Amino acid sequence: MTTRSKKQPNANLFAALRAAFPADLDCVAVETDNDLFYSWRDLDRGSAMIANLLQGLGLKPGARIAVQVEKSVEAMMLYLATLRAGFVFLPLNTAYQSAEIEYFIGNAEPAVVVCSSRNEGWVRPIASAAGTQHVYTLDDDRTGTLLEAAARCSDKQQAAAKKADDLAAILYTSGTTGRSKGAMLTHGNLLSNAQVLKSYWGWRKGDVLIHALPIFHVHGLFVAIHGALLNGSKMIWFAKFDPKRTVARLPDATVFMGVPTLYVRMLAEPSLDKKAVRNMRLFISGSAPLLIETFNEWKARTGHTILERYGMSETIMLTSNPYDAKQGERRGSTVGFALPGVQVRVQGQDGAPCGAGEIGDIQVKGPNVFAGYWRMPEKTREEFTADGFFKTGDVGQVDARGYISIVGRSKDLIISGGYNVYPAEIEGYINEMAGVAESALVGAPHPDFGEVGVAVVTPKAGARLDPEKIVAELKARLANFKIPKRCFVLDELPRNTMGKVQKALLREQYKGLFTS
Ligand code: MLC
Ligand code: AMP
Repeated sequence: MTTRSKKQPNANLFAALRAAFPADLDCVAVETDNDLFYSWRDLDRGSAMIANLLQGLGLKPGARIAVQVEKSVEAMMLYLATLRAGFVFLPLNTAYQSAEIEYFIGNAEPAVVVCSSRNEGWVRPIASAAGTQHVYTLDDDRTGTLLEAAARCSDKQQAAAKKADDLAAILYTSGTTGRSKGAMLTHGNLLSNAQVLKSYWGWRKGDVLIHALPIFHVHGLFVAIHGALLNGSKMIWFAKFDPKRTVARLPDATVFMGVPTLYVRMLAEPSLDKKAVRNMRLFISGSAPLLIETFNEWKARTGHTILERYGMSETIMLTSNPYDAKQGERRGSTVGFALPGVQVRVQGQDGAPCGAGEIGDIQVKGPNVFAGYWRMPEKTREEFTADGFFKTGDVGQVDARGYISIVGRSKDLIISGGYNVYPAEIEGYINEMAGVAESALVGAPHPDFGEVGVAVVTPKAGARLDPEKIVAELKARLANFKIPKRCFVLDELPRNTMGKVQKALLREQYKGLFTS
């Protein structure tokens, strides 16, 4: 007897997103802040043409497409095209400078690099050195060699057949020690998370999303774009966040997603009132802690309770406050419950589960959890427990009602305006400077960015250090959000009896620098 093998459905994320496009492909899918209107047909055709271009290059399966371009709808189409063609998308923050890009490209060895024409002069040699065969440009005014080449390709394309555990994207996330690690996310990770959020956040017909975040990290690229596309929802698209213009568009929208800084800046707009948000259904915050003051002020001004959720590059979204009041209220200073299908636990030092209110390490298991770090099997093994939970590096607690809150981090990390800054990386650069003995970077509370870096540096014997010069040197080499907002030169760093730098003391010393 023979059995006929059942045809597996295509697990390509793009196929699921495409299936959710509305029947009328000519209605508006994206409206930009500079008055461009893209239909669903435009998204379909544009991504098909770029996918055909990529597929025509004869790349190996699993080829990486590294992209460092300004935010534009075409950049989003390039992401969709990469999924569609079955390759692996590698987004890079536009603030990264050459040393940072050199590391990512050298480590990921992408077959294709797409950069802005402004940066081509320094990106191309870096890409060539890493063996990249194809470099294209893409600018935010719909020009560049990528679109020129894609214009010659067919606008029809069948999404490449993918299995759920095939790679879809690599997101670099910095490490406390050593260099950044590439978190490998599969089609299955991304789709399962998008589907869970679609139902948990009650996405419904007629929803319109304001998209004001960058599209090179989890929040703007996955949570926001997948959310809107999987619901066939229009996006009002801001290339750069502008609080006044965003508030002005709130009456045309129903859903907004932002990092806490976006909420702080909108609250500073006198035009933000109950009338402005009359059609809004949901405000979502994440990527960094939302201060309870912001949560309360937003409620008082708009009548809306912000829904705070928690995620990371390795796990996409893992917890969320409830949308539906039947499941509970949205509680400020908490990140809610584990999402359906996701297991989240808090473990004590001894590996035993913490009781209600006890503080421990947050660990997660589920279809959302990544496939490991790119070419770092050792590191991957270290970050998982024996029973398969991923160690988030966040420290938290679960209260008696099951709400999870993040109370700290076991990883030495500063989150500034929603971007991660790893002190070890910045200290490494400072320590290499002439005359520097050692340095420490600590986070200080900041009214706009939530937290910012403050550098404390000690000189070698006989050397004189100028804090302004140190900051200027860093600016020339590192992404702008990593630059310490202040730098102090001290004779020595405080140490404990083991000789370890006491960062807690420095944090205490500088905590009022920007807020008092
Ligand atoms: C800009 N600067 C920052 C900064 N952004 N400094 C610290 N932290 C930041 N985040 C610098 C600028 O270079 C400038 O320096 C000065 O601060 C003032 O800049 P600005 O004009 O006020 O900044 P702006 O361009 O408006 O950007 C601020 C911002 C942006 C908040 C809009 O940072 C942003 O879009 N953040 C969102 C990050 C995000 O999407 N995170 C999601 C990660 S995903 P100078 O010296 O030039 O004056 C993730 C997982 C999850 O974490 O759970 O979602
Ligand atoms: P990233 O590595 O950029 O994906 O950043 C993920 C980190 O952002 C998490 O490990 C948390 O430390 C932090 N984070 C995300 N969402 C929240 C939140 N709602 N509250 C506090 N921290 C958050």
